[in-house]
Amino acid sequence: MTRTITRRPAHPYRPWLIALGCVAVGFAVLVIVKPPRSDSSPPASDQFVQPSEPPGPAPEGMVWIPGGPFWMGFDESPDHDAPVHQVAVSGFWIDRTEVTNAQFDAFVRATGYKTSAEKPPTAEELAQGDVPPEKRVPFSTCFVPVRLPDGTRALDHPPTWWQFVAGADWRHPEGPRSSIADRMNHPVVHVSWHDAVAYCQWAGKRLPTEAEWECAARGGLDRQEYCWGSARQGADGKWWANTFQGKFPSENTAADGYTGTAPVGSYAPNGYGLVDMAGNVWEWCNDWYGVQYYETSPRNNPKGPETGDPGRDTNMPAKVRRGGSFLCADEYCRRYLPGARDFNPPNDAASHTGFRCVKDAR
Ligand SMILES: [Ca+2]
Repeated sequence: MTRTITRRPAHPYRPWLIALGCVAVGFAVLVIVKPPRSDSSPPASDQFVQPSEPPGPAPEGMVWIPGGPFWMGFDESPDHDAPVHQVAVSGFWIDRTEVTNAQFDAFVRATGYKTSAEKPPTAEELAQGDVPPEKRVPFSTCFVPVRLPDGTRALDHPPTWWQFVAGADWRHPEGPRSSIADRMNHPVVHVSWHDAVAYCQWAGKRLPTEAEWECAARGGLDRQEYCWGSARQGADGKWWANTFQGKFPSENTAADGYTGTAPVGSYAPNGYGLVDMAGNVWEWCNDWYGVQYYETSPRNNPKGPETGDPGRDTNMPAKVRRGGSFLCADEYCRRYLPGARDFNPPNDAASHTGFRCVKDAR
């Protein structure tokens, strides 16, 4: 007799019973193998580098930034300042002020250094395009006020206020006939990223990373729009930084007291005691500029991408600069906010760009 095997239909509840059983067994294993988190378990914030105390007395002119986690970036910007994201940096020393003409002069006297603007364009720079013979000389880029046609907004106009000036350099900020004799306590300008790095090396320091710079600029405040908090620049007649008032780029009313650079420390310090982290001059950072870098930035001590995205009107990769300058007009450029970014090729020098240095704990 052939045995007939009939397949019984599966019990309609059996898969659920099996699944329920698995969950119960899994839970039991979890409880046995991994005890419940106790009060001594590390909090999630330990994934970040934590703030630290100063390791010793402050080097001259420097301030300790404790570091630790902070929110970096600015969501409301039309540029590449978003998304706001949390990163952390290790504690570090930073110059209280931008590097001054007097300090840069000491460096040049000691080393005989020549800045990028004091040398003719390099082969690499010449390869960027057709450079007419009259521009194959030492030069830098200077801001020159330009009156725009009526009804024209600066934002819709090519930046004709930036002009090539032969003989402009850090000693001659507006060209060969200008001088820094009465500006030795102003920030040095017309320095390229390379010049800034050379100074840092001489001084036993380095340029800040972009994250270090922003951590320092925020002065310990959490996600505030400005380095000083939320008050609008100029509200109630209070000026917090050297920026541009009036109609950019032609009419600078200098309501804040200065049309050009100001002596360092002319405005109130931020929460860490640093001056001019907004306005006065742009400050070079060490990082290459990555448009999308915030999407992939490491959580701790981000140092920027391996190379930079191109700067404006050039194929040359750009370095980050931060803090805005005396040319930041609210109607044109609000990049004096601590979360705002800007970028330029490392060989570029201009009348509104300088730097400050940092130093590691050891
Ligand atoms: Ca000003």
